[in-house]
Amino acid sequence: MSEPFRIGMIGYGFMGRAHTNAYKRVGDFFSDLALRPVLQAACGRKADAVKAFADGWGYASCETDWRQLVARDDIDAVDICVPNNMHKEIAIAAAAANKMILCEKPLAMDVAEGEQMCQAVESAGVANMVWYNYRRIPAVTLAKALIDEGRLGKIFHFRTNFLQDWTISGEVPQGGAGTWRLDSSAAGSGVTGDLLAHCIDTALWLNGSIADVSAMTETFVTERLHAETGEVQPVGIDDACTFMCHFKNESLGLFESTRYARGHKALYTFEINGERGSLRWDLHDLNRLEFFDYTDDSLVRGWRSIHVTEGEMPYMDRWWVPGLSIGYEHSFVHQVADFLKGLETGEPSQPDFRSALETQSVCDAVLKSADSKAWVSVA
Ligand code: SOE
Repeated sequence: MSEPFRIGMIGYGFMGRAHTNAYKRVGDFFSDLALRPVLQAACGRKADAVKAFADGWGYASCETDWRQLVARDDIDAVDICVPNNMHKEIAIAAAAANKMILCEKPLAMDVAEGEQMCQAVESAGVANMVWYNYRRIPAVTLAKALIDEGRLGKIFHFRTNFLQDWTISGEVPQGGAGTWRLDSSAAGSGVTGDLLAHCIDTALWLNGSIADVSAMTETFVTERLHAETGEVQPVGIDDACTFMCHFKNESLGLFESTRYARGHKALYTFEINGERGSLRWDLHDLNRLEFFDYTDDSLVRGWRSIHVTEGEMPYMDRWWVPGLSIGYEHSFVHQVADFLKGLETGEPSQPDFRSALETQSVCDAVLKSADSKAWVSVA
């Protein structure tokens, strides 16, 4: 019989729904876990909207002030799903209240804030995690296993993109629900913290630490109406960012992200080239991992497309039968399952705050490099 794991969800936008779906599903598909999430309370500033979310998704109660939620005795873990500029204050208060914390990415606005968050959870001794969900797509997890087995040999190149096109129009406002990602005071940065952070997290996991970066950013629309102030204001975010880097294992990295790639909605891809083989993956076809194995017999050597649905593949024994695909939302279910398993085993699931701070350090170095037009070492 599993024990309840009582969730206090702060925020109810796109990510609030993605995480809530994971809490609802995980106990059914990972029924061996000792803990089972209970949707205890949802929190948001607008009473009507948060009530509608709570009723619709099955939360037992509502709060309109996150401080009240954090102070409640009947909450075990706080999930932070609000804009980035609120992560630090909530996380520090939640840690002081002895709550476990699951925080949406990126960890913070910058490294200085992230470091304070790390210190808060570490001195309180509370379990913590950052939602870099793409690690838990089975094809990406399989890529990690193949690399760790040495199947690529020495790695030479890591190439990755995250391309979107939803902010090309100057009519899209900044600030407010849905468009806070365009407001630098709420988001900290643009595509660097929002999209490249995913690419960086995956790259650090698959290929190790980054030593230094050389970046360029561009802001194509320089003024936008602010949805909260009602005024046209300068845009402070990066609309596009490209950087190259040296990994500490001596391989070279090439990262590109933009919200101005007309035709692309969420084209997240990576390709890794090693001495013995290469791997590539594409979010639009997320169940497939492409693998080129140079050790194959030369008569049949070539790119193979692995449909990652067999039961022995990562996480897939939990779902359907071989050949049947899973989707984006399953990556969040896997992340909750790993977090709960980590609580059972005492082996914290990753990325925790400290690990996600490394991604933040790369983001800060990228922005500094773009600003100074110089190579910057990652702190
Ligand atoms: C932005 O459009 C966004 O929703 C990011 O915030 C998510 O982290 C990414 O996974 C998809 O795109």
